[in-house]
Amino acid sequence: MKKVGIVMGSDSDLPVVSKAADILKELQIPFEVHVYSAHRTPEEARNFAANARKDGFGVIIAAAGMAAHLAGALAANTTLPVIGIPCKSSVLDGMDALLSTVMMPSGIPVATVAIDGGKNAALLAAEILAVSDDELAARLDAKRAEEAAAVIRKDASIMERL
Ligand code: RP5
Repeated sequence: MKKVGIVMGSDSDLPVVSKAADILKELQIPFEVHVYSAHRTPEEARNFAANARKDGFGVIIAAAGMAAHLAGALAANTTLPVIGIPCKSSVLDGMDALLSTVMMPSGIPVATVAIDGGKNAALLAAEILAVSDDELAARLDAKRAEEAAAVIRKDASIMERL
């Protein structure tokens, strides 16, 4: 199976990235995690993206806050799908990172999830890999069914709490 590459702009983004890593582990998807910054270590970020396809990656997740150019900078150097997670790490509560990540110019796409949306980033990466992996697709279906069952259990018990 292709790997997921998770890149974060700073180790201070780890709480958000951990949510993505947990989901990938649960779905038995191999992944690597790196700290590469579009601004502080632009060469390392560029090299990772430029070599990602030959290094066995199928999808890249990029988590960054503030003027969050990481996802776009990685996407500029690969045609692998790049999923951006805008992180809430400044006085602007993630709106800065959201706009910096989502408002990509035509021709260089970044699939942007919600602010601090680590879980959905991992699920989207899994869905991309599952296009050509029926066993992974079955694990995703099972996870979706489990989560629906949990909501149904909450519906059944909500009146008892009021
Ligand atoms: C961004 O700046 C990082 O992705 C992080 O969200 C934010 C703050 O980084 P640190 O100053 O905590 O390293 O580049």
